[in-house]
Amino acid sequence: PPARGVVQLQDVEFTYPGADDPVLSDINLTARPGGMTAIVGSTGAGKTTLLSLIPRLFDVTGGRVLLDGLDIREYDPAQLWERIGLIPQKAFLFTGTVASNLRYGNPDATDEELWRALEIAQAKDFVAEMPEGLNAPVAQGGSNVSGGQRQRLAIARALVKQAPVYLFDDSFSALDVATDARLRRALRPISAHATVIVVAQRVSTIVDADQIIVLENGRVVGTGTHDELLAGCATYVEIVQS
Ligand code: DCP
Ligand code: MG
Repeated sequence: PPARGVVQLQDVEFTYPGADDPVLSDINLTARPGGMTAIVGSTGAGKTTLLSLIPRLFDVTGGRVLLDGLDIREYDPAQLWERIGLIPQKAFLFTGTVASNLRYGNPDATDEELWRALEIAQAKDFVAEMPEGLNAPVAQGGSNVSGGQRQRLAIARALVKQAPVYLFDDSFSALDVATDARLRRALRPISAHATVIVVAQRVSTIVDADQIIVLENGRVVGTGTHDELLAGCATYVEIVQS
């Protein structure tokens, strides 16, 4: 059956290798195509850890993660990775060119597809301004582009995969407010058919989410829309007011 992108976490618990205590416990959530799920919580709450379980960067130590109804441990790892576009909290680039960085994950992508991804990621203009364009060199670690540019190239790279699931780990807070807003608008056609999970800090990023999951000390302390959580989740109120 074709990939749809329904992500489910069922009674998930996770303890880092060698650690004594779980950093995530009793996590239950379902994220569906055509909607955006936002994950909020203070630093150390477990947001990055939660996202890392979906492409199996780590395996759950309790409960299970399902993609389209199937335990992710049943997938061939490469097949799972193909279906998930992860934009890490700390974006990284390889030594090479803009194009080689973008094609990581989808070697067959055409130049046109690369430009389209760059356009959505708000990275088209600065790449077009480089004399070599798509063939512009990327120095070690992306040291010749700014942090915000690196972030947007990492977003474009994930979009080139055309995955049914996208995981954005705090990808927007490093961007200025205007770029952030343009980027999120450009992502709408994608979130219309894909499953999008974003870890976010700015209220503007999360107010429109179809569901918001509030994490505190590795546990879900609230699930709902912005208005529902404002009315019923003290932790959420604290987060959005800080
Ligand atoms: N942790 C750990 N080993 C790692 C990564 C994290 O022991 N390799 C711990 C640190 C925190 C907890 O796990 O106590 C959760 O860490 P996360 O990075 O998942 O937390 P967040 O992503 O929510 O924090 P931030 O907002 O700072 O990114
Ligand atoms: Mg994090």
